[in-house]
Amino acid sequence: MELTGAQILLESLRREDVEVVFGFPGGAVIDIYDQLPNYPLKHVLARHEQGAIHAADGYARASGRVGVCLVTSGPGATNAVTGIATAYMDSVPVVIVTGQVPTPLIGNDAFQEVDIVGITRPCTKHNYLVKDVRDLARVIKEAFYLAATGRPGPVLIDLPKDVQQAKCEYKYPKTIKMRSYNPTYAPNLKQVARVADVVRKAKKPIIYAGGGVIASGASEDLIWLARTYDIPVTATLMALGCFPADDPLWLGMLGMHGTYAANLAISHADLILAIGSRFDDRVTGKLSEFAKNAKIVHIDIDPTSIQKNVAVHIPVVADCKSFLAALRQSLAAAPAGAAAEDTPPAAGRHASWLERIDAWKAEKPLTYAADSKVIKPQHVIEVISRLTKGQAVITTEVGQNQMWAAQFYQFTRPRSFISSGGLGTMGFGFPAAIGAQMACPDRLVIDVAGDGSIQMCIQELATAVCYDLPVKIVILNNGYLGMVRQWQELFYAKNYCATCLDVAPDFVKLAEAYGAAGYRLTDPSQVESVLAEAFALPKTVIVDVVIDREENVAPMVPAGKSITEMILV
Ligand SMILES: Cc1ncc(C[n+]2csc(CCOP(=O)(O)OP(=O)(O)O)c2C)c(N)n1
Repeated sequence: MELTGAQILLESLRREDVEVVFGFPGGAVIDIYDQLPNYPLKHVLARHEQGAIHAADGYARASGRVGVCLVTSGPGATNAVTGIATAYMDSVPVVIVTGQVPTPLIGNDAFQEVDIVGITRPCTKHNYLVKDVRDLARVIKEAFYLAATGRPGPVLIDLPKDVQQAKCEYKYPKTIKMRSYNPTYAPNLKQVARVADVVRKAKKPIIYAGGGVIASGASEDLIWLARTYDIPVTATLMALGCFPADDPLWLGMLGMHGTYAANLAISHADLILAIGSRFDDRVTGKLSEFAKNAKIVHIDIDPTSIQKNVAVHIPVVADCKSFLAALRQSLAAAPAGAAAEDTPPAAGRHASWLERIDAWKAEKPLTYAADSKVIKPQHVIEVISRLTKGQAVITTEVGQNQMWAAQFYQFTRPRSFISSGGLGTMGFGFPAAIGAQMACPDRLVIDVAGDGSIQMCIQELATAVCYDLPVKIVILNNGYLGMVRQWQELFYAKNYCATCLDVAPDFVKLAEAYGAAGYRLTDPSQVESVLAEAFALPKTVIVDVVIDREENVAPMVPAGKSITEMILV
């Protein structure tokens, strides 16, 4: 059967079981939009391409499926770049289709021409410029495969207008062969046996979990390992939710705004099991001081991330879930010639290590000075956590709001915390919440926002209202670009240059103007009742919470310092 390029694209999306495409039209994709109503695909019209790509990203993070985004050439494509880089830094599988000027015009500075393949080369896992319609079906198949396998990431397909219009015989490939791309899922069993050995012998082990645990669906296996072998767990921002926050083995997040207990425990550990985490500088602090006494085991599906930042004693290239399954088997088998105390390492084995950790937890827990007159942001997050029993999908913007959400929400399940960790993109949270709500229609989705960040993609209120999405936005409104103000307070002698948001919209009226509901909270005693009422409303809601203006996020490790050097108030 002969199809046009536009039809081939849409038919192939259908075969990939794509249910929703987030997009924004233009001349260079009008042929695709012309065909769209003929296919069983839901299209969500964002109000800005950045909103579309963040929504596709949020959809992917919440569902574990590939998110899809469709934008036009030129400014449509460049508007999506921030979102593409955001997905790339956090290893999120998305396929982005961009329109392109007709092939004969490429390189001629044609109207709305931009070299998006060149621009996105450093921030996509792979990208394609399709010049011949006969390549298109294969390219789409490859793009979905590349996005979702190995270390996931964004893949871009640039599709010139004449290729969308050209016709060819359609056959969607069943399988793909890519000679140079063969991700390793199963670990080397000798390495696994070495890991089992160090796990048996460790006196002060710690699990340092990263986003790879969530991406590979390894949470259950990780919980099993921690509980069976009595190993405390800390996690990066990207991995929150991979281990239940109410478990006594949970230490909280580590790093720049990590807990006192997590930062001290990793610094005193004799064994670090780094599972699907990449030793980001926000986690390690000053590298030369990081975990000096520990043997480091690093499991990552991406071989290039091993030995990149820290020297690793046992490297394991593998999918986290496959690794944990193999480790379980290896631990179950008695090691040859092992001393009695080495096998099996039963629960209770690390009692003195855990006692020490409990003392750190008790000494400096996450805390704040409660106040009856002014609303504390940490209190707001605690209330959200209680009202939702840790079951909501929480997206965040970037800044203090993001860190308070990470610290004070008690996550109980994976894919529940959706935040721009690697790139730190203000404006991410709200459109990501739209995508997450599309993926999880039955869950409560809440964007925890700052008054600065929310203004970066505020136009997506129209999208949320248009599709009846009951997303909640809780703005922690401090009238500042709070996190930058905090740095200025602590390290730049309170020189609050360009961080005071003197003029801001009335967010309640703004919500109403878009057809959403709006609440304003100023009284600490009403936080619980107003949030409960807002969460119960089956529509898009903004809750503008006027908080203590100069509240800081603590602990804080100053940039370049060791993670044991925390500012604690
Ligand atoms: C697109 C973008 N621009 C600038 C920054 C730098 N930045 C990081 S946090 C922050 C302040 C955020 O302010 P707000 O959204 O009000 O949140 P708060 O920190 O007050 O919770 C800024 C400007 C960024 N992360 N992303």
